[in-house]
Formats: sequence, C-alpha cells, structure tokens
Amino acid sequence: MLIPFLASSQNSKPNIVIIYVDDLGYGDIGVNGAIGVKTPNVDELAKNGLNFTDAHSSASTCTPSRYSLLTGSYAFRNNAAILEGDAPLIIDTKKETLPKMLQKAGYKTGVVGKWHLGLGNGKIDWNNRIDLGPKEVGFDYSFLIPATGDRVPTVFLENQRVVNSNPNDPITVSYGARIDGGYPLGRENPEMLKMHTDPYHQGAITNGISRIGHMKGGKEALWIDEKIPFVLSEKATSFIAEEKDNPFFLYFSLHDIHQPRIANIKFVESSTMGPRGDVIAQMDWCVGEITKALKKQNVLENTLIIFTSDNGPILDDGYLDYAIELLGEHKPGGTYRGAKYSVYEAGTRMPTIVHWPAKVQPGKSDALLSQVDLYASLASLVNQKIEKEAAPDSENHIDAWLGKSKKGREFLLEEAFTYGLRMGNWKYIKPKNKPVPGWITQKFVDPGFRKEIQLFNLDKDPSEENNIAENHPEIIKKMEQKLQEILK
Ligand code: NG6
Ligand code: CA
Repeated sequence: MLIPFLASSQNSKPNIVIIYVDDLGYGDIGVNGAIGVKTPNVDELAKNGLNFTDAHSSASTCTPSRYSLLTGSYAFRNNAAILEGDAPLIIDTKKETLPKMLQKAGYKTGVVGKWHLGLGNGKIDWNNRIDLGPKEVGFDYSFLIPATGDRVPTVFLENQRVVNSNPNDPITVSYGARIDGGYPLGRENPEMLKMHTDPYHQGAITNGISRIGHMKGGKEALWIDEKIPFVLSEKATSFIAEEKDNPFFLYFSLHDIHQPRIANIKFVESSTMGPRGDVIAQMDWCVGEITKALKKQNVLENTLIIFTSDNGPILDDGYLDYAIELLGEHKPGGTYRGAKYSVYEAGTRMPTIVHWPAKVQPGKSDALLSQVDLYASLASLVNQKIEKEAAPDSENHIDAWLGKSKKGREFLLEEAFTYGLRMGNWKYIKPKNKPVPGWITQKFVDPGFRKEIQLFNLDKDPSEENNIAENHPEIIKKMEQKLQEILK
C-alpha cells in the first residue's frame, strides 16, 4: 500500500542545511562526552539522527576545510591557507561548486555566517558592492562575517554590501601599515579592552575588543560581538521562512566557538568553563533556533541537516579567556590527541551528526568519512552529474552519510602543517624536518610533525601514543605510495 505522505516525501528533494560550527572539538558536545557544558539541542539532533565517530574535516584549519567543503577539492591543490580579512576570493568562479551544483538541481542557496574564503580580486572597496564573493560561487543569498571574528573589518556583509555603511564614513582596512585616523590599537590602549590578548591580536579595537589588522570608518556598521549569534540565527531562520516552498540549501556557518569568545549575557556562566564553555552553550542555542524554524515551517521532516565543525578545538588561540585554567575534566578533543592546527586525530575528527527524519534511522556510525565527499555524495542524492574538472577529490559516499552502509573511505587525507593519511584504522604521518612555526609554539598545541615517520594503529591506540612505524614497513610502503598518488 502506498502511504501518500511517504510517497511525496520520497519524491521531493530534501532541503539541505549544513550547520558548520567553528573550532568545535569532537568532545565538545554532550553526546560525545562534554563535561561542564550542556548541549541539549545538539544532543536532540544526535538522538534522532546519526552520530558519526570517524568523520573528518579535510584540514585542521578553517579556510582549507571550507575550501574543500565547497569545491570537493583538497586545499593543497590551491595552496589554500588561513586568510587575512582583505584577501581575494580563493575559489575559481569558473569552476562548479557545491552550491552551483545544487542550484542546477533546483535549489535556492544561501550562506549565513563566517565566510573566510576571501572576497574580490585584489584591493577590496568596502564601500560598494564587492564584486567577487558568494554570489559568484553559487549562493543566491549571503549574509557574512567576511573572515573571522578576530580580524577586521568587523562588519556584516549582506549580498556583498556592508550592512549600515555610510558614504560619509567610508571603511578602510589594512593588514600592513597603520591607517591614519583609524581605530585605536590594543597594544597602545589596553585600558579600552574587555579582554586582553597576545601580541598578534593587538590591532584595531572595535566594540572593546582588539583584532588582527587595522581599520578606519564604518562606525555605524560595526558589529557587536555579543549580538552575533542572534543576528546570524535571525538571518538563517528568515532564509528558511522565505525559501520553505523551494528545496533550499543553507550553509549556516556559525561564528561560535571561535575567538574572541564573547558570550551574550544570556549565556554568561551557563557553563563551568568560562567563555569557551559559554559560547558552546550559545552555539547550541543557535542550533535549536534552526530546528525550531524548520519545525515551524513544517519542513523539518524532509530536511537533511548535517551538523559539524571546520577544525579541531583550541583552548588558547590568543585571547585571554582562561579556557585552559577553567577546563576542569572536560576533553575538547574527546579521547583523541591533538587540536586545531594539528595532524593528530583531534585536528580533523569532527563532531558530526546527520539528521533527516524522513530517511535517516537514528544511531551511530563509525564510517570513515571526509567533508570533501559531501559534494559528490549530495550530487548523487539530488541526481546531478559532476561537471568535468569539478570536485576532483570528492567521493560519493551517500549511503554511508545516510546510514545505509558502514563503509566509507578506503583512504582519507588529513591536511595540516604536514599530511596525515588514514587507511582503515592505520594512521600515517608524513615526516617534516622543519621547526614548528613560532606562533604555534605559543598555543600549547603540538602540530604533530616529526622528522621521523609516525604510524599508529587506532584500533589499539586511539590516542596516537605509540609510534609503531618500525614494525610495519609494508603498511608504510603502501600508505606512502597512496599519499604520493594523492599529492602528485
Ligand atoms: C591564526 C590566528 C588565530 C585564528 C586563526 C584562524 C594568529 C597568531 N593566530 O593565524 O587567532 O584567527 O588564524 O582560525 O594570528 S580559523 O579557525 O579561522 O582557521
Ligand atoms: Ca575554525
């Protein structure tokens, strides 16, 4: 017997929402063992969805992971690295992207939140429409934090124009020389600061917080950090309300839990871990706003939500918010070794939940998956072929993403300051005979590279403590061959 409701939901394309949290570690959510902060909305998604234990961002920093997510291409192919706030767009607008592919499949596409993929093609004029950005990459609608919360300009862009810009107070940005008449600097006016920082974040002060870079003008356009979660959630839920009758793709890219971690008063002291825990609670609230909006518009049932993060956790990334001191027993990376910037597992092994009531059975999956595969997997889901030269590194694992199969990738690349490669539960780390970059040494993070080969068996040693490279020359040979093939 055909049940009419099921028949229709099987035929109609699901809405797709990627909730992309910034710097959230594997262990930072309740269902994965968080201590000291509660994440009821994320836990609810996990309870009614599929919780992945071995799904990865493609890199252990932001820009490279986002680049791979949207292009299906490894970041090294384009030398994608962390970008400054005035960097040019790094996605080739002639190539197909994930949102362009979904547009062809009839989707309305929107991005709300952190961008950090560059804008324009050289010198950006912040006082007019910026000519290269999300629109040219395939998003019909955009509302952006241009780079990161700790980089100028601290203004929102809606459809590539600064929100509340004023021609009489034009915006100038510099990542080099100081700007005459620009905002005061953290290193000269520490008395103006709400939160102190390391020397790298002592540039322009806006809203009482010093950032990387110099900025002048745009006084009425400056964001208030404490309101960011509300502004972004409102824009995301409006997009859902507006597009509820189309299939839509929303890339909701939260600012939380990146620094500066300045929680709204609603969330201050909602954890026992200080600002870092409070913004985890704030992030969780944003997730709840999205599910509530989907429910309200009656589209939750047929919406595929993918909740995940761009790179591993970091405690001290430059702002003095006592994340280390207040951590307690909480383990941001779960049992995994490493952090943001690291090639060890916690650098890329992300909290990952897939929720689609109409199609996905609740449960857990240990399939080995990479976000670079979402492109080909979603293309398969919506019956789109992948254009020539597009998404060269993306594999179709839609059955694994939807829990119909436990089999994911045979090999998985982890990009960091060196390369990691997974083959089942083997983990190989390419040697690198260079000193750790200076600023990394100040972050209490081990980026994981050594001058000798590292090999771990994650079955027996999930925390990558025992390097067994010497005992397994044949495994190393196979993995090095594969890595060479990928990197050539
Ligand atoms: C680093 C910044 C750090 C953070 C990171 C980007 C310094 C010393 N550190 O270069 O503060 O902004 O870039 O984080 O400048 S990410 O999540 O967007 O990759
Ligand atoms: Ca990040």
